[in-house]
Amino acid sequence: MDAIEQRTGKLDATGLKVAVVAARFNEIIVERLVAGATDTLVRHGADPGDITVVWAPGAFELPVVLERIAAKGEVDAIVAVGCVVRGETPHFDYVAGEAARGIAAVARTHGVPVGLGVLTTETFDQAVARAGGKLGNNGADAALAAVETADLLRSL
Ligand code: INI
Repeated sequence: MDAIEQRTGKLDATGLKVAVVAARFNEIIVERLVAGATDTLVRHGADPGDITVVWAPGAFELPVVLERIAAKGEVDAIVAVGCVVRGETPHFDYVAGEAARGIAAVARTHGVPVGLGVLTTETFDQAVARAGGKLGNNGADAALAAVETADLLRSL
Protein backbone atom coordinates (compact mmCIF):
# COMPACT_ATOMS: atom_id res chain seq x y z
CA MET A 1 0.00 0.00 0.00
CA ASP A 2 1.23 3.50 -0.79
CA ALA A 3 2.22 5.67 2.12
CA ILE A 4 -0.61 7.89 3.30
CA GLU A 5 0.14 11.54 2.71
CA GLN A 6 -0.23 13.71 5.78
CA ARG A 7 0.05 17.45 5.96
CA THR A 8 0.49 19.61 9.02
CA GLY A 9 1.72 23.15 9.51
CA LYS A 10 5.05 23.94 11.12
CA LEU A 11 5.34 26.17 14.15
CA ASP A 12 7.67 28.50 12.27
CA ALA A 13 6.82 32.19 12.12
CA THR A 14 9.94 33.19 10.15
CA GLY A 15 9.02 35.82 7.57
CA LEU A 16 5.35 35.99 8.60
CA LYS A 17 3.58 39.33 8.82
CA VAL A 18 1.17 39.15 11.73
CA ALA A 19 -1.43 41.47 13.24
CA VAL A 20 -2.37 41.03 16.88
CA VAL A 21 -5.81 42.61 17.31
CA ALA A 22 -6.69 43.26 20.93
CA ALA A 23 -9.92 44.31 22.63
CA ARG A 24 -9.03 46.82 25.37
CA PHE A 25 -11.95 45.95 27.73
CA ASN A 26 -10.46 44.17 30.79
CA GLU A 27 -7.11 45.66 29.74
CA ILE A 28 -5.11 44.20 32.66
CA ILE A 29 -5.89 40.75 31.31
CA VAL A 30 -5.68 41.60 27.64
CA GLU A 31 -2.25 43.20 27.84
CA ARG A 32 -0.98 39.85 29.19
CA LEU A 33 -2.60 38.05 26.26
CA VAL A 34 -0.94 40.51 23.86
CA ALA A 35 2.43 39.91 25.54
CA GLY A 36 1.90 36.14 25.35
CA ALA A 37 1.06 36.37 21.65
CA THR A 38 3.92 38.68 20.66
CA ASP A 39 6.53 36.82 22.75
CA THR A 40 5.44 33.52 21.20
CA LEU A 41 5.58 34.92 17.66
CA VAL A 42 9.11 36.24 18.18
CA ARG A 43 10.29 33.03 19.88
CA HIS A 44 9.06 31.12 16.83
CA GLY A 45 10.99 33.26 14.39
CA ALA A 46 8.86 36.32 13.61
CA ASP A 47 10.67 39.63 13.16
CA PRO A 48 9.28 42.14 15.71
CA GLY A 49 9.10 44.64 12.83
CA ASP A 50 6.60 42.36 11.08
CA ILE A 51 4.19 42.35 14.05
CA THR A 52 1.56 45.07 14.49
CA VAL A 53 -0.63 45.34 17.59
CA VAL A 54 -4.00 46.99 16.95
CA TRP A 55 -6.34 47.97 19.80
CA ALA A 56 -10.14 47.90 19.50
CA PRO A 57 -12.44 49.11 22.32
CA GLY A 58 -14.07 45.76 23.14
CA ALA A 59 -14.50 42.21 21.91
CA PHE A 60 -17.67 43.20 20.06
CA GLU A 61 -15.58 45.48 17.80
CA LEU A 62 -12.98 42.83 16.96
CA PRO A 63 -14.72 41.48 13.82
CA VAL A 64 -14.98 44.81 11.99
CA VAL A 65 -11.35 45.64 12.73
CA LEU A 66 -10.24 42.17 11.67
CA GLU A 67 -12.29 42.49 8.51
CA ARG A 68 -10.48 45.70 7.51
CA ILE A 69 -7.05 44.23 8.20
CA ALA A 70 -7.77 40.95 6.42
CA ALA A 71 -9.28 42.72 3.39
CA LYS A 72 -6.05 44.66 2.84
CA GLY A 73 -4.26 41.34 2.28
CA GLU A 74 -1.05 42.52 3.91
CA VAL A 75 -0.78 39.97 6.74
CA ASP A 76 -0.21 36.21 6.71
CA ALA A 77 -1.91 35.60 10.04
CA ILE A 78 -3.93 37.40 12.69
CA VAL A 79 -4.24 36.80 16.41
CA ALA A 80 -7.42 38.12 18.03
CA VAL A 81 -7.27 38.58 21.80
CA GLY A 82 -9.79 39.83 24.32
CA CYS A 83 -11.50 38.98 27.57
CA VAL A 84 -15.23 38.65 28.18
CA VAL A 85 -16.27 37.86 31.75
CA ARG A 86 -19.83 36.62 32.28
CA GLY A 87 -20.15 38.17 35.72
CA GLU A 88 -19.56 41.65 34.30
CA THR A 89 -22.38 41.86 31.80
CA PRO A 90 -25.82 40.52 30.97
CA HIS A 91 -24.66 40.97 27.35
CA PHE A 92 -22.04 38.25 27.76
CA ASP A 93 -23.64 35.90 25.26
CA TYR A 94 -24.04 38.64 22.63
CA VAL A 95 -20.53 40.03 23.05
CA ALA A 96 -18.78 36.64 23.23
CA GLY A 97 -20.96 35.06 20.55
CA GLU A 98 -20.62 37.88 18.04
CA ALA A 99 -16.87 38.08 18.60
CA ALA A 100 -16.37 34.36 17.95
CA ARG A 101 -18.76 34.28 14.98
CA GLY A 102 -17.21 37.37 13.44
CA ILE A 103 -13.66 36.09 13.91
CA ALA A 104 -14.51 32.81 12.20
CA ALA A 105 -16.29 34.62 9.36
CA VAL A 106 -13.30 36.88 8.65
CA ALA A 107 -10.93 33.90 8.57
CA ARG A 108 -13.13 32.00 6.10
CA THR A 109 -13.98 34.99 3.91
CA HIS A 110 -10.37 36.06 3.42
CA GLY A 111 -8.55 32.74 3.82
CA VAL A 112 -6.39 34.26 6.56
CA PRO A 113 -5.88 32.27 9.73
CA VAL A 114 -7.16 34.09 12.80
CA GLY A 115 -6.14 32.61 16.14
CA LEU A 116 -8.98 32.84 18.65
CA GLY A 117 -7.48 34.23 21.84
CA VAL A 118 -10.63 35.74 23.29
CA LEU A 119 -11.15 34.47 26.82
CA THR A 120 -14.75 33.82 27.81
CA THR A 121 -14.92 33.06 31.51
CA GLU A 122 -17.37 33.08 34.39
CA THR A 123 -15.07 35.07 36.68
CA PHE A 124 -12.14 37.46 36.56
CA ASP A 125 -9.97 34.92 38.43
CA GLN A 126 -10.56 32.34 35.71
CA ALA A 127 -9.35 34.90 33.19
CA VAL A 128 -6.21 35.63 35.25
CA ALA A 129 -5.39 31.91 35.28
CA ARG A 130 -5.55 31.81 31.47
CA ALA A 131 -3.62 35.03 30.86
CA GLY A 132 -0.18 33.93 32.00
CA GLY A 133 -1.39 32.30 35.23
CA LYS A 134 -1.51 28.66 36.21
CA LEU A 135 -3.51 27.61 33.15
CA GLY A 136 -1.16 29.10 30.57
CA ASN A 137 -1.64 32.02 28.24
CA ASN A 138 -4.51 31.96 25.76
CA GLY A 139 -2.84 34.66 23.65
CA ALA A 140 0.25 32.49 23.22
CA ASP A 141 -1.88 29.47 22.30
CA ALA A 142 -3.81 31.50 19.73
CA ALA A 143 -0.57 32.78 18.20
CA LEU A 144 0.72 29.21 17.80
CA ALA A 145 -2.52 28.11 16.17
CA ALA A 146 -2.37 31.03 13.71
CA VAL A 147 1.27 30.31 12.81
CA GLU A 148 0.63 26.59 12.31
CA THR A 149 -2.47 27.25 10.20
CA ALA A 150 -0.68 29.86 8.05
CA ASP A 151 1.99 27.27 7.22
CA LEU A 152 -0.63 24.58 6.60
CA LEU A 153 -2.61 26.83 4.21
CA ARG A 154 0.56 27.46 2.19
CA SER A 155 0.88 23.71 1.56
CA LEU A 156 -2.74 23.02 0.55
N1 INI B 1 -16.21 43.85 26.01
C1 INI B 1 -15.24 42.95 26.29
O1 INI B 1 -14.28 42.82 25.51
N2 INI B 1 -15.32 42.20 27.43
C2 INI B 1 -16.34 42.32 28.30
O2 INI B 1 -16.35 41.59 29.34
C3 INI B 1 -17.36 43.27 28.04
N3 INI B 1 -18.44 43.45 28.96
O3 INI B 1 -18.40 42.90 30.07
O4 INI B 1 -19.40 44.19 28.69
C4 INI B 1 -17.27 44.03 26.85
N4 INI B 1 -18.22 44.94 26.55
C5 INI B 1 -18.00 45.97 25.56
C6 INI B 1 -18.32 45.54 24.14
O5 INI B 1 -17.32 44.67 23.63
C7 INI B 1 -18.40 46.75 23.21
O6 INI B 1 -17.15 47.42 23.21
C8 INI B 1 -19.49 47.73 23.65
O7 INI B 1 -20.73 47.08 23.75
C9 INI B 1 -19.63 48.87 22.61
O8 INI B 1 -19.98 48.36 21.33
